Amino acid sequence: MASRTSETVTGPRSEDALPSSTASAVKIVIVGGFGVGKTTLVRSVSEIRPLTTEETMTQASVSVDDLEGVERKRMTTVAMDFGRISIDDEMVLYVFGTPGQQRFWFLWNGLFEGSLGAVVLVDTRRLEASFDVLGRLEEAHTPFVVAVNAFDEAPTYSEAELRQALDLPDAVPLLHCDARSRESSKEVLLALMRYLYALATRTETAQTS
Ligand SMILES: Nc1nc2c(ncn2[C@@H]2O[C@H](COP(=O)(O)OP(=O)(O)O)[C@@H](O)[C@H]2O)c(=O)[nH]1
Ligand SMILES: [Mg+2]
Repeated sequence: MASRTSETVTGPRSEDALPSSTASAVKIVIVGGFGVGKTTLVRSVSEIRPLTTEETMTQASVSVDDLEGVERKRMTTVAMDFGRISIDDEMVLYVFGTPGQQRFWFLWNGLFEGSLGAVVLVDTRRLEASFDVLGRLEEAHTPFVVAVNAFDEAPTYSEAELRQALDLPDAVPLLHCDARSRESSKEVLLALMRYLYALATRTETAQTS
């Protein structure tokens, strides 16, 4: 039987309040295959207590969620992770982690609404787990960066090999990270922000020239 282990959500804490200097809020989404480190990344970067809805995997879901290569994972996020990080005094990022398994795709539409871009987390032991997610983002014209999460026994590939396997154009940033590290996870979010900024400035230049 499934056992719920979600945190009990109590009222807001004073340290969770937004600083009064905050002028803009940006929403981004963390996506990727099952067990790729989305919950870990949101937990690492969030300055508020992240909200995570996880459930112990049932036997039924074991047959649905492909466990190959992630045998130790026993929790699966059933809805999403939510966290917040301040980029500077004025800008705050809202980070949503959302499952990549196809059976959760109904969540995508609502969650992607209003989001500026996405981080696709990748595990080199199961590159194919990212294919569907990448395809969906491309179809939706959602800008994204790809971050290869560092797992111990994961094979290492050159950037060219990864780009070829994932069919990634040169323009899409590809970086490596350790989702357990706050600094590393923050770098990933900043890479997305820089990329979005570059895209926005390019569009502006194209419109004014
Ligand atoms: N070695 C290593 N393990 C990680 C890393 N990121 C996540 N994990 C572990 O991988 C498992 C799955 O991570 P989780 O964040 O739950 O994946 P999710 O399904 O994408 O949310 C957990 O046991 C994490 O502790 C990483 O960068 N390196
Ligand atoms: Mg998760």
